[in-house]
Parts: sequence; C-alpha cells; structure tokens
Amino acid sequence: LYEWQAVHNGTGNTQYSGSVTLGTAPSYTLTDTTRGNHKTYNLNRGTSGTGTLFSGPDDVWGNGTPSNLETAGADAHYGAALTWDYYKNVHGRSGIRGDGVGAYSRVHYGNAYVNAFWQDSCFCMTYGDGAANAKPLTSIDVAAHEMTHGLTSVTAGLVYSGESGGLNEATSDIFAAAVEFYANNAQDQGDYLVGEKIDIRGNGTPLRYMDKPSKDGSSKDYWYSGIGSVDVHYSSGPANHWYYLLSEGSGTKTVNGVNYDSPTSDGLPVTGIGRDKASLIWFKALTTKFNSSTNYAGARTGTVAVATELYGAGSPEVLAVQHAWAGVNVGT
Ligand code: ASN
Ligand code: ZN
Repeated sequence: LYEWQAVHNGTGNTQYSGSVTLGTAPSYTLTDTTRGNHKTYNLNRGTSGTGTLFSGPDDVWGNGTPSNLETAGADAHYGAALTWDYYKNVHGRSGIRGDGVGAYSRVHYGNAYVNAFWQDSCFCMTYGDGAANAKPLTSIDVAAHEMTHGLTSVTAGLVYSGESGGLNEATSDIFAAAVEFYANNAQDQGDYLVGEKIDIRGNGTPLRYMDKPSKDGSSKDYWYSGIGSVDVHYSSGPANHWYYLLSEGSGTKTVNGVNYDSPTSDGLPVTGIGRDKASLIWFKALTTKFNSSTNYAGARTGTVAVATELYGAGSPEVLAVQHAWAGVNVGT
C-alpha cells in the first residue's frame, strides 16, 4: 500500500558551508529520500556516465578538504537540498518539474575542470574540481545556479542565445542569490555576488556582481540594442542589475557585511521593495509569462503584469519594477 523509508540525517563536513545536515539513506548513501531521492555520484575524474553513488560505512561525509573525495559530494548534495527546499517552501514547487522527483548531481568531473553545468538530457548537474582540483565548483550559489537551469528549461524554456539567453543566465544568478540568502549558512552568508567562494579567477574575486555587473570586466550594466550578440553570461547583466535594484534600491548599501554601490542608467534613484518580493515577481514571470523567445522588453512587460496581479495597478511594487527596468535602460 505504501513504502516506508527511514529518514536519515547524515553529517556533511563541507568545504564551503561548514558542518551541515544531509538527507541520506540507510547503510549509507547520498540519497535524499525527503527530496525526491536526489542522489549524488562520484565521477572520480571521469567525464561520462554516472560514476558511483557515494556510499560508505558511516553517515559522515567529507572532512572539509578537497582531497577527501566525499567533501565535494557533501557540498553538492547540500546545495541541491537547499535549492529543493527554497523552491518548495518559498514558491510551492516540489522539484524542478513540480512532480516531486529529484534530479541528480555528479562531482569530480574531469581533471582540474573549472566549470559546472546542467544538462536536460540527464536531468542532472555536474561539477568540476576547479584549478589544481582544489576548488570544486560546488558552492551553494553555483549549485542553485545550475539547478535553476533545469527549472528554466521546463518552464519558460528561454533559448540559450541572444537576449533570451541572457535572461536564462540571469534567472540562474537571481535564484542563486535567493537560495544563498535562504540558506542562512554562517560560513556562506547571502550576497549579490555569484561564485565568491570558488575562486574561479584565482585572485579571490567573485565571478559576477549583481549591483554593478560591469565590475567583472565583461558583463553589461545596461540594456542596449545589440546586447543579444554578447555571451549570455554577460548579457545577463541588466537583468541581474534589475533584480538588485528592485531588491535593495540604487546607491550604496551594506548587506551581510558586503558593500554594494548600484548605479542607474538614467541617474534616477530606485527604491527597493525587498528581495522576497523581487524573487516572487521573477519566479511568477518565469513560470507564467515568459516563453522561449522572451527578450528584455518582454521581461519588463511580464514582470509588470505579475506585479500588477500581485500588488495592484499603481502600487509601490509596480512602480519599483518599472523604475528598476528604467534604471537598466529597458523602457522608461
Ligand atoms: N557554468 C555555466 C553555466 O551554467 C556552464 C555554461 O556555460 N552553460 O552557465
Ligand atoms: Zn548558467
């Protein structure tokens, strides 16, 4: 009539998030029975297949250093669990497809591979070990970024090129930030930076900045005609910037000890409405308004429509959405 599975809570000694609780299964594997049986596999530097499901004689995973191969598994498993919890508890969505079924994660992809990625074909996300195999790309924000590519794929389906590609990337960065704040992890506090833990540049700076995207040297702060021809990780800039402006407002601000200074293209100030409302507006626009070819103008129309449904025409929230778009040079 029904299957009963013991809920196990293992301990993960992660590299980026300290000691955390992990959903595991008996005798023991990284199988999260309360989150759609999300599993985490060890590719052991291979680049194909699923490798081996992390398993071991005890329910303690990793030791906080990358030389212990379980450590990256613990980080990835934790990031997937947080992302699952965020979508379920904040947006009422159970799993990427909303069907209660987990994806899966693969760590230790390749040798010193400096990237992570989502694939629709396997409904899975994969992480390299980073430079010198010392900085696996398994931080909370990277996990949430990759898993969100799955969500985007099964909802709006934003094509991964041109302006829709920039919006696809921004969606992953926006929820990467939202999940990191939601996690409230003492070792990895929420911020509007992407990849600040994984040292992908080797000089300690983040991969991307949402308050002023051009701080990375490549991303665009403002929309312009032709932005669709730049790499999607740079054309994401205006939408990341919009999310920051809508959440926190323009100008200087310190959040969780990080200093931000967010400009606007028109020089006019934007008053933020808080991250929770900004995230809700983007989630509802993604899942009910956007389609595969939505561009920046369409993102403005869709988010204004959602804010109007949620908060009413002429509400402060609608005005803030409009002002934040104007601040990144989308409409006036
Ligand atoms: N890490 C990259 C991303 O998720 C991989 C890619 O270029 N698609 O955006
Ligand atoms: Zn991405």
